[in-house]
This record gives sequence, structure tokens and C-alpha cells, in this order.
Amino acid sequence: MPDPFDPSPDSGDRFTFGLWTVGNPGADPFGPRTRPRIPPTEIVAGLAKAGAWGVNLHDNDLVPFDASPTERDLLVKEFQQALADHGLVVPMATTNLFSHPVFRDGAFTASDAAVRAFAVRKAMKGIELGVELGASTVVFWGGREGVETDAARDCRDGLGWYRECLDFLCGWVKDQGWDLKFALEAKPNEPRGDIYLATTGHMLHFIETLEHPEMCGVNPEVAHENMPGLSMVHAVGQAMEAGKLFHIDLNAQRIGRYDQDLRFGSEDLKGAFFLVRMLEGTCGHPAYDGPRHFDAHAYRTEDVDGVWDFAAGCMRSYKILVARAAAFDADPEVQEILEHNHADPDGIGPILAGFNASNLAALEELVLDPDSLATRGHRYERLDQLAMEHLMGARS
Ligand SMILES: [Mn+2]
Repeated sequence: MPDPFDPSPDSGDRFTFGLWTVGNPGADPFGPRTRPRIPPTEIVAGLAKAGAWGVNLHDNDLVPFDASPTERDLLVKEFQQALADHGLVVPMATTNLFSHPVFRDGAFTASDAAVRAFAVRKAMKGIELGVELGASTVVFWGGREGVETDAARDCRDGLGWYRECLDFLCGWVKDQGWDLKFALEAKPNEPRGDIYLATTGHMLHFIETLEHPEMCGVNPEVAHENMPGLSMVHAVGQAMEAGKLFHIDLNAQRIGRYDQDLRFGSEDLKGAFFLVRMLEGTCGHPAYDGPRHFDAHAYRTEDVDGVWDFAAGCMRSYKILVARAAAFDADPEVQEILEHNHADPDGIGPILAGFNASNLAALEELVLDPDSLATRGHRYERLDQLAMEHLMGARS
């Protein structure tokens, strides 16, 4: 019998990985790579075999920074052939605006206008590549958009230039007639001392100041929210409530450490459980309908076989958590506690749903006894224990 937690696009799974994730050769700031580089066409074959639905890429994951136009076209052609051979799609593309030394002081926020122009032109080429491969979402992670010292520039100038560059790119995409969405990814620090727009919440506000906010949403990453100790569930919830969850980076992270990009579900399993529950909509709200993308990489200790263990682990953990979340939300005891806490037998809630004279009068007439209200228990200890028992496999 097939394992129900093995991923398969045929059963509706929409898992994607970046070329840079399974292709990560294990280098870190303290040592070189520990495993061979896997060519993009082999990554496509491996992902298809593992049960993934799609593959995402930075421009330079496929086309080296200094490739000639002829080399570029050949690499793209080979890659497209591999996609066709293995039935994989490319739903998202992004541009590397952080590796080359030209971006050492930022790309869209660099103090040097010539660098900002170079960055916009590189992003245009990256978007063209994405469109050629069929992508509908373009991610922007501003890895170098920040400073080590605020003596470098006033952050208001940095944010203004950031906005100008994104507005320029949105205008260009619209002018091309492409139906693309931009997903902006926040991170608090690393590689810069401080990165502008440190969290998904910062990003959501910034988007509303852009010329084409409807084109732009967010790409929250578990690790990036957890590094400073914030809740990924709340970041994603705010993005979904605003209709702005355009993409997602799933991985795992221990709070307070460097960006670990660990296998999904391998740290903070409870956070992963509530995240999957929210994305899948088992709790009643609409589900996220985009690809379930993993932005993570295998431990540096692994050989190539270990890389595929890692990829399978991300997808299996996600699917297991989907089943656990569904069981939690279908549990009569869970429903009973939630219904009891959310009950509104006197119809008080609607009074607050809009200021007007009649609601004001109704509010003033309410008999509200804070001492009595303060005695009501919520049974959150029991509710959380039920979540934990579902998570640990003690209830089904
Ligand atoms: Mn990361």
C-alpha cells in the first residue's frame, strides 16, 4: 500500500523547492562546500522523483552572472527540456541581488545610484527569465538592503530608493502586459547588520505605500520571523487577512540563531503545526492556494543521498501535519471548547461591528460586570494539551 504521507502531484500536492535549496553544496562562512554541485537539470529529475510539483530559481542558479547571451539561451533550453521531461513547473522566479560584490552596499537601496540602476536592470532580466519559464510570482528578498552603520545613510533615503525601484519594476511589468505578482520577503539581519523592512509586518505597510500595491504581497519565511523570536503564524495570519500571502518560504529555525534554513518541521514542531493548520484552512478560514515552497537546505554533514532524505522529510512532515491539523479541528472536544469560548448568546459582537447611533446606544445599555466576566475560564490548558496530543499521535 502506498504511504499516505509520500508526496505526489497526482494527489494534489503542490510542493516546490528552489534550485538553491536541494542544490546547496554545504558551504558556510567557516568552510567550503562538502558535497558536489548538482546541475539544475539533475535537480529537476531528482525533485520529480521525490514527488515535488515545481522548482523555483534565482537567475544565477541557472545562468551564471557572466554568461554570454548564447550560453544563457542554451542553459535555459536544457532546463526547459528537463522540466518537460519530468513534468515540473516553475511557479516562482527571483533575482540574485546579493552575491556579487557590486551589491555589497545594497541593490535597490545602495547609496550609489549607478548600483541601483544596475540592480533594476538585473531584476528585469531575472523577471524575463521567470516569464520565459512560466513563473507567475516574482520574489524579492533584499538580502543586502540594509547597513552595518546608520552613519552610511538615513534609512528614509534607503526606503525611498527601495520604493522607486519597485515602482519602476511594477510599471515595466505592466507595460510588458505580464500578469505577474511580486512577493516581498522580509528578514531582520544577516548578511547585513540590519536589513530594512525587518519583518513581514514592516513589509505589509511598505507595500501600501507603493504605486501598484495590488501587484505586491509578501513571502514570509519561518526562519526569518523566528530569528528575532517572532511568530510566523501571526505573520502569515496578518498577510492572509490582508489578502497578501503571495508566496511562502517553509523551513525551520531555532530562535535567536543565525539563519539556519533547517528541514521543515525539524524545529518548533508546534509552530509548524499551527502554521500548516492555518495554510490548509482546517480551522475554517480559507486555505492558502499557492505553492508550498521549501526554502531550506540539508545539513552540511550530508552527501547527495542525504539531500534527497532532506527533501522528502520537508514534504512528509508537511503532509503529516496536514493530517494532524485536520484531526485536531475535527475533534469534538476541540470544537466544544472553541464554540463555548466564542458563543455570543446575547448578540453583543455585532454592536461593535460599525459605529452608528443605534450601536452606540446598544453599547451603553449593556449590563457588563467585569468581576463576573473575569471568573470565566477558557480551558486553554485543555485545548493546548489536545493540540499536543494530536501532534504527538496520541489522538486521531
Ligand atoms: Mn532563510
